[in-house]
Amino acid sequence: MAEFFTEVTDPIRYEGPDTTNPLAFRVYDPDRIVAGKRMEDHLRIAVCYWHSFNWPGSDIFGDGTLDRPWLAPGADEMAAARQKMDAAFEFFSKLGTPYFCFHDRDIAPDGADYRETVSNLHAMVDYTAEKMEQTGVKLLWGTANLFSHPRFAAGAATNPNPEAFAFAAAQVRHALEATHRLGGSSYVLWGGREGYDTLLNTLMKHEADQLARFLHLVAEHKRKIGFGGQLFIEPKPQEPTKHQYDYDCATVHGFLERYDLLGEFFVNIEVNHATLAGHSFHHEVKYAVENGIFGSVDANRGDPQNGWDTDQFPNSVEELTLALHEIFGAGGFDKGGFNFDTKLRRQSIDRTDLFHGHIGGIDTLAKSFLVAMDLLAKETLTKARRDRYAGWKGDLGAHIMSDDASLESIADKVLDEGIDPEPVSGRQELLENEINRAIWADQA
Ligand code: XUL
Ligand code: CO
Repeated sequence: MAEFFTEVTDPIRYEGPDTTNPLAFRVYDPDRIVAGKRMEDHLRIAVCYWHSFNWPGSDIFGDGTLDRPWLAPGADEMAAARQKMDAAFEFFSKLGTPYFCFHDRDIAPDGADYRETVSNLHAMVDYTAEKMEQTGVKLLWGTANLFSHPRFAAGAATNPNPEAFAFAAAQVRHALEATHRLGGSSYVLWGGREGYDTLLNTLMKHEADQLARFLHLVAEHKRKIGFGGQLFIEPKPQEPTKHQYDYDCATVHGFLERYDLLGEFFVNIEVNHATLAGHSFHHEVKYAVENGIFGSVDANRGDPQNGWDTDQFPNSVEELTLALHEIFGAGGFDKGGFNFDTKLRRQSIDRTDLFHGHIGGIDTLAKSFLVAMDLLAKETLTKARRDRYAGWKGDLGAHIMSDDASLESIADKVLDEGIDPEPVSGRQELLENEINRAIWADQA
C-alpha cells in the first residue's frame, strides 16, 4: 500500500524543549511518569477521523482545498474508504497517539439502501479491526452521524416524523455494536440536529420526551450487548440548528435528572462548544466534574473574534491548564480522553500540515497537564478554596446544613451569638499571579 504522508518518514518522537525539529514533541513524552502513571495513560489522546480524513477543506462559500484523493467524485466508494483508512492509520501510527474516534459514515459509505449501508459498515469494521491489530492503535469512541443526511434535517431522535427516529435508532444500534466489536472505550451522542430552526412549528416538550426515549433505548442496548464503555452526550448550544437541546453541561444535567438518566450518560465537553454557549471551557469542566457527569473532552479552540465552531487546534496553555486542573484534581479520565476534534485551516494544504496541527496541540495539552499537576501537587488552588470555605466545617456551618436548623434557629443564633460577618478578600489577583508563575516556570 502506497504511503500518503511521505514527507514524514519517521514516527514523531519526544525530543525535549531544545529541539529544532518541527516534527518532534517538545513536551509530550508518552513514557514520562507523572503522579505514578505514564503521560500517555493520563491524557488518552485520540485523533478524529472526520476532520482529518473525511473533510475536503470546504466551507459554506467554497469547495474543498485539501489533498484528500479518496474524497474525489466518481471513485469506487469502498476502495476509497479503504484508501482513506490506510492513510488514517498511517497518520495515527506516525503521530504515535494511542487512540482514534469515528462516525459510522466516516469509515463506510452509504449504500443504495440501508441493508447495503449496514453491510458496508460491517466490511469496513472488519478492515478497521485489521488495521488496529497491525498498528496497536485503539478506539476511544465511536458515534453515528445523525446530522448530514437530508432525512435528519428536522432532527434525528427529535424529528417530528417517527420514521426518522427509527432510522436514527437503527444507525445507533449498528454504530454502538461496531464500537463494542472494536473494543471502544466509550460511545458519543452529539445532537447536532436535536433542536429547532423555529419555534413556529415545534412542540418542544414532545421533542424532549422523544430524545429521552431515544437515550433510554441506547442505554438498554448498551447493557444488552454487554458494552462496558461509558455513554457520552456532547453539549453544544447551536450550529447547525438555531437552538440545540443539549445546550451546555448544566442543561444536559437537568435533562438527565428529569428523565431518570443520571448515571447512564456523562458529558463529552468540547472547548469550542463551551465558548459558543457563552461559558469558558473551565466553567463547563468544573460544572461537570463537581456534579458527577464528567466523561471526556473534545480538545480544540474557537476564535474569539467570530461566533462559530472553528475547531482550531488548541494553542493556549492558559485556557487548558485550569480545566485540566479540575479534571486531574478529580482523578482524571475513566473511559474518556482527549479527542482532537480539530481541523486544519482551509489554506493549510500540505499533507504535513496535519502533523504540525496535532504536534502543537498535543504539546500545548501536555504542557497544560504538567502545570495543572504542579498546581495540584502544591495545592495552590485547592488550599485557597478549602480555606475560603472552612467556616462550613465549623459549628455554624454544620448547624445550617443539619436537619435541625430552621430560619428561626439561624436567626436566633445571629442575635444570641452576635454574628456579624466581616468581608474577606477573594484574593483573585494573587491567585491569578500564582497560576501565571506556574505556567512561566520551566516544567518540561
Ligand atoms: C460538532 C462536533 C462533532 C462531534 C461528533 O460540532 O463536535 O464532531 O464531536 O459528532
Ligand atoms: Co466534538
